[in-house]
Amino acid sequence: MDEKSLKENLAVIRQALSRAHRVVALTGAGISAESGVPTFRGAEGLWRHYRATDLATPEAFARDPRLVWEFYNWRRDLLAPLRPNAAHLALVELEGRVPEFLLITQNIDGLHRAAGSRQVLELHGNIWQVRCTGCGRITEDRTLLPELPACGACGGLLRPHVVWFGESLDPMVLNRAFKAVESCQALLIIGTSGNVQPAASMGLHARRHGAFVAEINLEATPATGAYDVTLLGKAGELLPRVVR
Ligand code: BV8
Ligand code: ZN
Repeated sequence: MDEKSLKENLAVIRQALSRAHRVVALTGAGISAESGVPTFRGAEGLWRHYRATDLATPEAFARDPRLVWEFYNWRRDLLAPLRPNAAHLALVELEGRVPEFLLITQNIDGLHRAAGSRQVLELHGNIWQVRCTGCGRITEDRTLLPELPACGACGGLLRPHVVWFGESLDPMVLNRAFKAVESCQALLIIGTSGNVQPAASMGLHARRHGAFVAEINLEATPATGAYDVTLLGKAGELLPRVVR
């Protein structure tokens, strides 16, 4: 995209944001890429010879909980020192500027809250939380976990408190997310390949309800062209220019 059309597109997005009473941002792995977090579909989305979609399933955990915990402990270990980047911070700034703001994220890395975002809805859970498969107790635990972590209360096997493929999202969270995208005037979709449902349907849903929808992504996605504006480039570079 040449600088002239980029400037024009930035102005269109800024204008839509300035007019909006309710703004929603929907983020995916791409917003954390510049913090060093591997994305899913990118080449770096591999662990040993597995893809996340092979291991982030209840079947994989039932078959080999040790392997799935090794995968999540590897990700927790990799995430621990990483920090939010300029894109996360730009959304904190936007939250402070608009009358009503909700950040819906598909990411489980916790970087939006670490950056200072307050109204955050984690569609797929949080890698720093664990849930007991026995008594259901949910705790935040940032320590180095053993291979098969056990619940402090009942001794049951703990699992990451995340939504795996084939598992339903928390209906309360889903409800709040769809209500927000239905009633917002502007939706920013940042750093997601738009492959995973139900998050991938939110952009068109917002558009059908009359919202202005802008996408910021390194590459085009299946819904590109259905939105008002698509900016191709790095979120860490473009988002601060949108919010400035
Ligand atoms: C559900 C937590 C009802 C875990 C995640 C067949 C069988 C079974 C299910 C299905 C099926 N077909 C469809 C489904 C539904 C399934 C699904 O959508 N599958 C996909 C793979 C086809 N969805 C579900 O199962 C959901 N539940 O539907 O419940 C149900 C119940 C039973 C049966 C059926 C349906 C649950 C989905 C949640 C899964 N959990 N995460 C964990 O992380 O370990 S999803 C996980 O992957 C992430 O959370 C994220 O959501 C997704 C990855 O997507 P992205 O974030 O978009 O990341 P990606 O790498 O793909 O893209 C990054 C983009 O950023 C790229 O475009 C890149 O170009 C760009 N980028 C890179 N760098 C930058 C950048 N952009 C800007 N700047 C940069 N610097
Ligand atoms: Zn327990």
